[in-house]
Amino acid sequence: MAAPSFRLEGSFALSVLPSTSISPLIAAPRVVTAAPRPIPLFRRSLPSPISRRSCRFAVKASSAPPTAEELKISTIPTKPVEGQKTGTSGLRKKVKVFQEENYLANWIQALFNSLPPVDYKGGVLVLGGDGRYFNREAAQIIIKIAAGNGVGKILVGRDGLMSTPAVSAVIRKRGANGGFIMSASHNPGGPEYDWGIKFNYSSGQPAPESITDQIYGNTLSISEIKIADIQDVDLSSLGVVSYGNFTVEVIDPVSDYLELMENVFDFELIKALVSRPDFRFTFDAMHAVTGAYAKPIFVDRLGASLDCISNGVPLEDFGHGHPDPNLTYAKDLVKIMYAEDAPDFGAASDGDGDRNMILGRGFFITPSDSVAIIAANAEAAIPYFKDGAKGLARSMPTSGALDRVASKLNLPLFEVPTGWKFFGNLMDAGKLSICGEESFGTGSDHIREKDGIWAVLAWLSIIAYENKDKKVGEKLVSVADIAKEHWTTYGRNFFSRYDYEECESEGANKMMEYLRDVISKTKSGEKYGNYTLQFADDFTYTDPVDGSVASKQGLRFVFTDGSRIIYRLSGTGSAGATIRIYIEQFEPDVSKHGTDAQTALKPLIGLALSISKLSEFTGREKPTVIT
Ligand code: VG1
Ligand code: CO
Repeated sequence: MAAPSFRLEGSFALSVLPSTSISPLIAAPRVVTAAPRPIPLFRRSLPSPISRRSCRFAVKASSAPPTAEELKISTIPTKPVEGQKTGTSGLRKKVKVFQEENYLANWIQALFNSLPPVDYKGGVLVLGGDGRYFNREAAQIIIKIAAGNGVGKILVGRDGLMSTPAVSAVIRKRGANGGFIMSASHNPGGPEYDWGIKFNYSSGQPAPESITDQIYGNTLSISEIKIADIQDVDLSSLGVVSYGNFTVEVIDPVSDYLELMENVFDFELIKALVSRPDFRFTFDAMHAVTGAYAKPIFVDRLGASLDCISNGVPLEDFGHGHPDPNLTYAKDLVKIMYAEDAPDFGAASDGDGDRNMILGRGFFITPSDSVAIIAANAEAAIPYFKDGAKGLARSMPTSGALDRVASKLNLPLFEVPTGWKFFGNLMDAGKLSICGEESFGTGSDHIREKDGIWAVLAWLSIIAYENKDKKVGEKLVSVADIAKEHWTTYGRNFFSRYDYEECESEGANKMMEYLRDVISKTKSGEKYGNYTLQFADDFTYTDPVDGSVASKQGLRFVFTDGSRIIYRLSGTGSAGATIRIYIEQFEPDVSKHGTDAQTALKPLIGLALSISKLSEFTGREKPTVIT
């Protein structure tokens, strides 16, 4: 291509600029620097201090971006990098690791090496992300390698933003072959923190282990990367740019998703609630991706006032926050909801918008209860479920509250390992409608990811339905009333999770080995304090649809009264080992339902710590997070 002519307008200044908001002509490596090859791909897309640190307003190209340009593809030699195995949900590492030479490029190429060509050659892939630090550079790397491997079109959210559930929705709506999500989800972001990448398949579900295992295998033998020799694409405004047979379309990250939500829910019902003078709600976007969705959905479409939304601007470091909506990390919201004049309803979502936390005035809904309550009320309150649910499912450590709803509604209940990827097959097979995880993930078969905003809309629908005949001034049915009523009908499953984050891996692994040994010697009927053991095992799951087997999915001690203690190591951390202990106890007695969960579970928690000898193995006396 002949270098296009351009002129400089205004002044040049050194200020940090997202490379994607520079005109693509200026940002093009060939135009700006003529950097010789081979250089690390990470730097290829950030070719010089000038194009990295130009002034947003300083440079404008006088000619239009080129279209139908010939697509030149280069093959670049590379070497395998250790440790690129994906965990519970994608590949997550420190940003600095992803910035190492070809680290991300290797993984992306390994992914294309793993997929059957028919799944991407000339096909359409979606690209989204949660707006965290390094997404801008990563987006360019992914686009160029996708083009280099023969992908026909990339649909990318404006500014590289698109929530995980929205990526799933866009894949499904537009019949795409799959999509990438640039996010380490609830892990903190910024130069010193985490980055991550997930790949979803054509029905919008996270890639199954059969694919991620192949990708990992290919990262160990990779020798070259195919990359298109194109300039950085401007992702800051909607539009289409083509290079030969390859097209990038920058799309609005909200519209397809909003359209889907309008089909799932009765927006007029929710609007009537939100606009009541005697109902107040607050949503904390935690400076993460749902900031981009909250205003168009809650304010513009449902009529909430703008001050209902806090931390609504997505930031690269989430405003120095930890975008994990739980009682520890969403403490601003918790404070608001436990204050004297608290709103009626409060919610938050995580980095990539797939998690949710639900609070009433002075009342926390555990995620295990949340999915059970949604399932119990869905048919009445949510049009998408007007013919009833097909089946319900939860991850293994999630409490059995959902099982009780399934049994009452006469629905099949599936128990899958931790991680949303295990729900997809059941949904595709028409066996599953509503599911959830104790880790603040709730969703349905409207897409193939958990969905934070969906959960908020589901709760608003239930509250709206319960109050639809209440006149202004009459006492409204509250979030707490709905939960208590549910417990009265079904009993209460007390549940808590203790997280010991970033322990030394060695101690944590030894503890798990020790527990495996303990389990191998247990016998049914053994006494553990006041509890009698029913069985103990290491959870293995056989997918009822494709027969695939996932083993070592969590160590469980199940007692005869239904109480459970479960131990797992997290698969989403980026440093050390995070131990999770899940504790559950069923309480049918209504008079005890008001007890604080920590009080009710105290004996079982003590037992969990003594069985595992956790403090001996890890030196930890206290968990870092309790949910
Ligand atoms: C955690 C949760 C799991 C969830 C996963 C991804 O995994 O426990 O339920 O599916 O995160 O969520 P782990 O292996 O750390 O326990 V997200 O919002 O980080 O994509
Ligand atoms: Co997430």
